[in-house]
Amino acid sequence: MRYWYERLNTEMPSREDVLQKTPNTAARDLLERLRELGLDSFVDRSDAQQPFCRYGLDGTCCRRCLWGPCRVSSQKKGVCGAGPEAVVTGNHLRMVAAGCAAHGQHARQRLETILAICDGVSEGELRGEERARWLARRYGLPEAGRSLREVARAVAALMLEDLGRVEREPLRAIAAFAPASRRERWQSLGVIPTSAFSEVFEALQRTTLGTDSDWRSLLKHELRLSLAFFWGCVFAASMASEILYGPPQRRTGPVGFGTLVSGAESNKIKVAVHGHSPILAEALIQAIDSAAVNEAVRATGSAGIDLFGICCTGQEMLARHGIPAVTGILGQEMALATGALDALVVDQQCVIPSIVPVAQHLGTLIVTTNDTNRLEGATHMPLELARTQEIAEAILLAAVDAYRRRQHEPIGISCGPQTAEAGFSHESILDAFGGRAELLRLIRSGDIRGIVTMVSCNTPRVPYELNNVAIARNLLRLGYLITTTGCASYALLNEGLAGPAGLDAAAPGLREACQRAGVPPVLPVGACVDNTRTMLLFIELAEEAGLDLSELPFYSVGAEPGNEKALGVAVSFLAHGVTVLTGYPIPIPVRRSVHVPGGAADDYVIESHPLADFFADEAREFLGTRIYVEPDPSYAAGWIDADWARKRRKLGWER
Ligand code: BF8
Repeated sequence: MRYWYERLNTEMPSREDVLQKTPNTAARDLLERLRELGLDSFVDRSDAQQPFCRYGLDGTCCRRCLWGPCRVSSQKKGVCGAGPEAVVTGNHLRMVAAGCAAHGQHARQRLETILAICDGVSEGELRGEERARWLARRYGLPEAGRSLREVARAVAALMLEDLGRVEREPLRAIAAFAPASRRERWQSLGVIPTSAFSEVFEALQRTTLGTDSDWRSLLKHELRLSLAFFWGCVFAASMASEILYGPPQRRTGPVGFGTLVSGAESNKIKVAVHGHSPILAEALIQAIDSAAVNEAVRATGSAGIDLFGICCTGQEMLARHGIPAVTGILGQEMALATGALDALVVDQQCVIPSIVPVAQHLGTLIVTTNDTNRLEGATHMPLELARTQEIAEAILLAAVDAYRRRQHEPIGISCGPQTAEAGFSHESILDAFGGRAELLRLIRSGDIRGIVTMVSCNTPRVPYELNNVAIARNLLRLGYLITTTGCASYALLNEGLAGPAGLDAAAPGLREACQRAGVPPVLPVGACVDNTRTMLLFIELAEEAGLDLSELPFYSVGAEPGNEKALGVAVSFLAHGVTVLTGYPIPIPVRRSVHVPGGAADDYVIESHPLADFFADEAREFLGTRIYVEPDPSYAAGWIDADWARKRRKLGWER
């Protein structure tokens, strides 16, 4: 059964579609396994929700006051008189605000950890001296002759201020790091933000009953918010993790569901860490070596503890330690369904409640560690800055205990682990290609057609991992170098594209350039907050070219957006002049073909919408670029390549 949504020019897959079309054969086995166990999974719940409400899909359902809820259209306004443009934009703005708060939470936790270490409240050492000093210099903070702790403290305090400032002063990271051509544009548009906290506060205020109902004004605030999202939250979180743990180092590591069931010693205790906090993951990595944990492990007769990573935490652990990265957000139930895990330890965000019944059925312990991310039915062991190591040890002891109580019958699945090269930073990418002038030369010559970052989530609205894989393969065939983060990267890594299979799939010019550089054509740069690394790469190359980002072949593809954070990513790349392609409406109405009543069979007109027009056309005027919405993965790369062909002609870069 297919679910066709004409209004979105797309269809949503049923369970059968997912099973037939997913490129991830292990996922197919595991979805069947969940059914055999009598447990439902995201495909079953998605089927049960069909058909999804078209007002919700369009963003035209308003629940922001108690007069409604109102389902608005051009013929039917809300009770307060709001039309569809104001409702859609207000809803969208609130979603970006939530995404901003979510990434802001990552930044806050990491920055507070730096302060706690600098002040001696938390044990541990800072491993990112070079990064801390580089940041200090860029912020104009004194660093020469100061200790690492003094420098890191000053940088972290400044970034915390950018996160939470209430005085109406500009966000400091923008002045220190954003390209001058963009800063001027944002200044003239009046969208330089104050701080993430202030702009989220303002977004909520503007969208209550009887406030801002001018959709252009709301969009303007969304741009302001997206800059706070990126520089106040995403950038701060990524940089803070580098101050804490150092920049990632290039390494090869195992990925996919196969890491849980094959290759690993069966008599080891298996613990997965899931969410977004490298703080929890790093503490657990250290705690494995503690005397208490070792003694408890020995008493069970097992050979030790193996750690695994899920979602953004998994990408961080892969990049910094080569620890197996299992799956993204949609795979968490399936990871449990392998039956291999003794414990799943979660921190915050993208942890879905459906994992609890699966874990309970299979005897896997679920531990929550953050008060903002509780799960009913889980064991709660909150992480405290002053007792991080002690709590990490207690968590592992609980995992050992779970191992002792469980039956260990991991199921066989039809594919083993894949390997991926990971741990790239913007510096290591530039180094590999011989510096920014040489990478730019490769782009200008057309050997590398352009750089696309494939970001964000998985969604049940496409067959599992299919769209990310299909788009990536098409882009590689056209010669685009790909960076990737978050859950999108799992699809690409599982397919082997961050390794030799990526080279096989690449156009000859790209393949040769990557072989000379010694890198795969798909470069994992970490977690979602590490979109920072791609943005810094784009900024460096634009500086080298003496051009604005919007003039160059830089693209951001969110093929399978799911989380509100993904909306913020799309809008913030757009604000920087990076052309965005979203594989699924986000949710704004899209342009669609409609049959002319009474017309011939092929008599269609394009029905548009002011917001669809804004993101597709008007944004060019303000931001120099646009958002493409293309749910069909076979067309996505073509849009990107046509866009670059236009820009390229304008630059006179045709060969
Ligand atoms: O921040 S890609 S589902 S895990 S939101 Fe979440 Fe989306 Fe995955 Fe990481 Ni990002």
